[in-house]
Amino acid sequence: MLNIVLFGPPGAGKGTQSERLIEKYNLVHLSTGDIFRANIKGETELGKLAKSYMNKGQLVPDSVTIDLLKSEVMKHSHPKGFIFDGFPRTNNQASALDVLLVSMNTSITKMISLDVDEEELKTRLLKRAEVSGRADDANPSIIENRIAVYQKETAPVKSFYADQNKFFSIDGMGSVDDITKRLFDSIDAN
Ligand code: B4P
Repeated sequence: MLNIVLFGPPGAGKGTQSERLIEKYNLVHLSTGDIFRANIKGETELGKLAKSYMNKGQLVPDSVTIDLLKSEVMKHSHPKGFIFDGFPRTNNQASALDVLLVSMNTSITKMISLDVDEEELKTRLLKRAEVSGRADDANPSIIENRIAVYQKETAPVKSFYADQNKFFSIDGMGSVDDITKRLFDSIDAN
């Protein structure tokens, strides 16, 4: 199986690039952010809980997020692999994902991080707010908080994968097509 963690700060292009990767490599796309947003739209209990964190730019608690991810993975019986988009966001999540994949006789192939300047992140998210209706994109102070949470809680996950020699980073600045090409090159280089 080809199992890729697509990593990066909010607005780095994880969701955008995941769409390209699933098409080329025929993978299952698992975005925890998308799953939470679908639950918010459906007004489920999980959605209500997730909304209370997401709208402040905070992470949804590990206990909830890990169980959700596990149940989503188990829905697929013989996948060619997965793109994990927005998960793991903490070292606890990364450990839980490793344990889950071992139980399926597989593992993470690579974690690829998209490097993007902070100013560019803010520009992209505020632009998306014009069309997305996402409360977490519309407010500059919430965006600042999301970036701060990323630096404090999520960026350390890079070391988790570096310790397993699975960490790679690419330049996430430039056109969507150019970044896609860099990602394909990184995945295809073995
Ligand atoms: P996510 O849905 O993962 O949101 P995100 O980090 O903003 O990334 P996203 O994939 O949506 O955006 P992208 O970079 O593709 O998470 C939202 C929230 O859910 C989190 O803050 C948290 O509260 C919660 N959550 C999710 N997963 C969690 C977890 N594992 N644990 C705990 N909590 C969790 O793109 C951004 C914009 O940039 C788009 O509009 C795109 O069009 C644009 N763009 C992309 N590439 C571009 C380029 N090259 N040039 C110009 N614009 C570009």
